[in-house]
Amino acid sequence: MSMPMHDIQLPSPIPELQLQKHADYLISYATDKDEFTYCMTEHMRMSGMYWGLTALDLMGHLERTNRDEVLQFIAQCQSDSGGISASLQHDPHLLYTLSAVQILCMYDALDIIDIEKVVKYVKERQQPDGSFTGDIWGEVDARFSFCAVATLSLLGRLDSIDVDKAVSFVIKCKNFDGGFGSKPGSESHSGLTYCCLGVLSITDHLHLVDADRLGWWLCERQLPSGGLNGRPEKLPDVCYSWWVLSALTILGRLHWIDKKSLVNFVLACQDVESGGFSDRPGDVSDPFHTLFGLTALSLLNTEYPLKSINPTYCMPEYIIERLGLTPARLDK
Ligand code: GRG
Repeated sequence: MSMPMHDIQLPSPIPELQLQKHADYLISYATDKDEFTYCMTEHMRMSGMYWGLTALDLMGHLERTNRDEVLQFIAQCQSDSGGISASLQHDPHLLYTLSAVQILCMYDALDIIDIEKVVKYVKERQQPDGSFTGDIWGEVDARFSFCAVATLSLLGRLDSIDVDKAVSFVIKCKNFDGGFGSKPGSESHSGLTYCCLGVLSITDHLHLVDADRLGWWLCERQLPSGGLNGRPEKLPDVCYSWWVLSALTILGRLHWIDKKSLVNFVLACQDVESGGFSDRPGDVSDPFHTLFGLTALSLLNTEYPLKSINPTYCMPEYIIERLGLTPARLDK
């Protein structure tokens, strides 16, 4: 197959997986607090911590992290409104509220925040049409529907919102091609497709999806390089190995992807000297792409020593089992 304009050439040879280097990279990212990139990412610190800690847990290195420091930070980020912010003195948002709750589930420490107040904050974000705003300022996006539904289900409090209306909004974001966008009428995007399928998986409404049509659109995200893009005519990026593969796994259609060429693409995105994964080969690595490179390898059930990841919550499977949650998936 010839290479389209929006694809890339992989380096040769493809490197081996460097697990020890990735773990060391993430540990030093969290410890070197004077580093430029650490300072520049303060506005998304809570999610950054969730990406790094989840990646470390998948590799079996969670015990190297400073649990007490993380828990104290999260407790300090909960505001009077109940929502949790990315960092100290920042405004709360559903994105960071979910990341914080995910970390607390991982550390088995939900009791360090005021759960009733979190539930109230999330409930207050639901709009009359079932959608959710990310914070008090009013932006609506299907990502926030996922954050709300995932947060409440992890807390065992899904009954505090109108689930039927939440589902009906998400279904309005579905397009003719089978994919989902951020709002009704917005272009299909695989990141948003993950979010919307996540809502349907948690609330057990996957029957509302045309799995073959959506599965086909998701498979069309694979390029000759083996990498996946987020929508037509765009470059491949390691993070879509998560957004697309998790969606295909929920649909029971993971085997529709060319696994071997995707593994090669993911391995080619490693920084074999300093550790971590980047969006594409040769770029600078970061915790976001490091998590999604590893989750892709975990979902693909490679021979690598990685824990299983849950495709709906993007959390290690053993934690979802410990919480007694059973998000729905379609059969093959
Ligand atoms: C628990 C994993 C997890 C997530 C929480 C926030 C969220 C829920 C999901 C985000 C889903 C999403 C929208 C992912 C896409 C991220 C991304 C790389 C966006 C870039 O968009 P463009 O348009 O990129 O700049 P393309 O690749 O289309 O050029």
